[in-house]
Amino acid sequence: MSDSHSPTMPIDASRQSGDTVRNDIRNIAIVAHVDHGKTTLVDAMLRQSGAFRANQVVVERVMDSNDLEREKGITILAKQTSVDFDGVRLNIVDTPGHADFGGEVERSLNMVDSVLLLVDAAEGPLPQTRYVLQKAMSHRLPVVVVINKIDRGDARAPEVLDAVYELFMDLGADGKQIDFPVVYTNAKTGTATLDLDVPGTSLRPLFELMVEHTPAPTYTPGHPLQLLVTNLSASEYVGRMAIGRVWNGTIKLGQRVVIVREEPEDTSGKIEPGRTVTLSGTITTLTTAHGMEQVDIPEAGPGDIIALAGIADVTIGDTITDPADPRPMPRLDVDAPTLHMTFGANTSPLSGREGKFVTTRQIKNRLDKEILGNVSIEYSPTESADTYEVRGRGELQLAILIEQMRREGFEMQVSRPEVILHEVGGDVHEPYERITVDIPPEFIGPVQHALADRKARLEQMTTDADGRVRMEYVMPVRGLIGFRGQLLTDTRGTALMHQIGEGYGPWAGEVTHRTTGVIVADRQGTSNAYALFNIQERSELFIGAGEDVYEGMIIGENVRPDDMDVNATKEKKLTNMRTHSHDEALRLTPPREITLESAIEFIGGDELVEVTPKSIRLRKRSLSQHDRRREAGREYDRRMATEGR
Ligand SMILES: Nc1nc2c(ncn2[C@@H]2O[C@H](COP(=O)(O)OP(=O)(O)OP(=O)(O)O)[C@@H](O)[C@H]2O)c(=O)[nH]1
Ligand SMILES: [Mg+2]
Repeated sequence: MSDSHSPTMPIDASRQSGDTVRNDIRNIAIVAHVDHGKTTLVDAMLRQSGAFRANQVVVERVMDSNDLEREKGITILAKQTSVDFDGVRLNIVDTPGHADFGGEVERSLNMVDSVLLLVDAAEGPLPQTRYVLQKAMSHRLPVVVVINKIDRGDARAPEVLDAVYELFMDLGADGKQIDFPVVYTNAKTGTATLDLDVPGTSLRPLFELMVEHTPAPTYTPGHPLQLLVTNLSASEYVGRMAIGRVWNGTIKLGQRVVIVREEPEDTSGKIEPGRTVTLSGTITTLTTAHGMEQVDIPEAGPGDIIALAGIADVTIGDTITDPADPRPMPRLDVDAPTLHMTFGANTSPLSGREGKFVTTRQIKNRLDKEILGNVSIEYSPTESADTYEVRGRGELQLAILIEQMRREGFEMQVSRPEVILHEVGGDVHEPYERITVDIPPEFIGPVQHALADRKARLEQMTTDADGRVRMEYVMPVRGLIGFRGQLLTDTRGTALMHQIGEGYGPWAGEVTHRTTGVIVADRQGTSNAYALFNIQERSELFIGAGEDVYEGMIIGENVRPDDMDVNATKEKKLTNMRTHSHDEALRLTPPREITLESAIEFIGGDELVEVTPKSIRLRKRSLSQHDRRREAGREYDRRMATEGR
């Protein structure tokens, strides 16, 4: 589908579309593995270009502007800003380093003419470094290598630079690509130097490299408007906003524009597939990012990166163009989701007590709002009227949406994430992930064992200078669900793990999810220390005394593989002689802390997570003990009928 338009230019660095150069602009993306310091470096750039007023109190990592980004300390959405340096406007796109948001990075690369590849001076290149570099190379973008955090006590910049060279070679770099410039930085203090022996004093050497090594935008004078939409955002006031770069022509506030698009095959039956549609609209808002602000502008020209409103149904990959002479650019593809899970109205007996928004309709409206600005989430109705299927590109991404909704006051019940399967030539294919685990050597045994159970294939094993072992595996995403928690337990919190999408491959066979059963409350009431005390011998509890429970609620993990229904509300029979002192001796082990992420990883297919602004509870899908027994009986009969003979 992406090739069906008559392209006026290919999508890569050579899409530079004319011979007229706009020398006052450079467009650059910052890419790296998670936490290597991209956002901190952008802070320093903003500070040194005078984007902050004197004495202005500025939070750290100002580009990580949404609440969850601040709280988790990671970038989730790619964002652009610009700074002025010696009369040149540097448009800078800060990208997320976490693998779940790889699609953001890839799309960002369609707006820029070079990348800054950041590498931590101690950690060296990690899986996401490889991914982003590979993407930059496939777009034929020039690379400036930035070795950051040179102030770290364990920094080893020369070795890390060697590893970067090796990575370039591994990825098949040609002579020109391998001839990349290198700059050493301390993003926290905002200093850069070309020579490790000469301490830097400002970011000037980095700014100079950016101007010098980024091709200036080119265009054809008089060419009709072409703006390729690479990102979306949503504003409460103007609705969907399209973000992209002007490749040719100019765009003005109040101008009429069109999008010509072939509808994709999969439109949930709404529109006939393959049909060509023309959407038109008038530009009602036109802005560009400068420093920390989004400023209104009357018009923009080639090379400018802008955000605009006015076309309600615009989406990523569209070209906004001239109604008199529409010239769509080749469409951008967005990574397809790999996981799906259900979001439904909360049906537990405790529903409606803690949340503001509890109805199916409210959930649907919220999902509609989400997909307005977030292309990597999709949703569709299911057979059950109060449940939606939500699709995304990773566990973290889905968990973030749920967390956001719960903070806004939603109550829901969600299922365990399952992988989206494809059929390829009659065979079932599933998504794979490449993971790197970094552990102290004494844990090799248990970790290798756990990974083998999860159908992981060892690809590489190296030992670091400090004795830690780094193992690289390729494994089905199914096997990965819930693995992070287990890994941390198995290695007493010492493991580091990184992962990155590896595309689809043949079905890897059965993967056991959880080998233990659960402890299920058998009636509604309030949990009681006496009852829990007796249960905890056989299990690890998720709740303490004095909490609301209901029939079908999961209150702990059983040590044995089967589920067990218990009365968590049972009180000690009171005799005439009260034995307070004895009751106080009932010491409960503190319950295991349940987080949203750990809960959705833990539950099985017949279980759900109940999410409210105040609580995360685990439950059986069928709450009634009686129903569950019947279902188990039917399941047993079915297995006997198929295997038993
Ligand atoms: N010592 C030291 N720490 C740094 C430096 N640059 C960044 N950091 C720290 O590294 C951590 C991660 O920095 P971020 O700027 O959030 O990293 P990022 O690459 O934007 O992370 P993601 O966007 O989540 O991929 C923060 O705690 C920073 O303070 C540096 O030059 N030296
Ligand atoms: Mg960041």
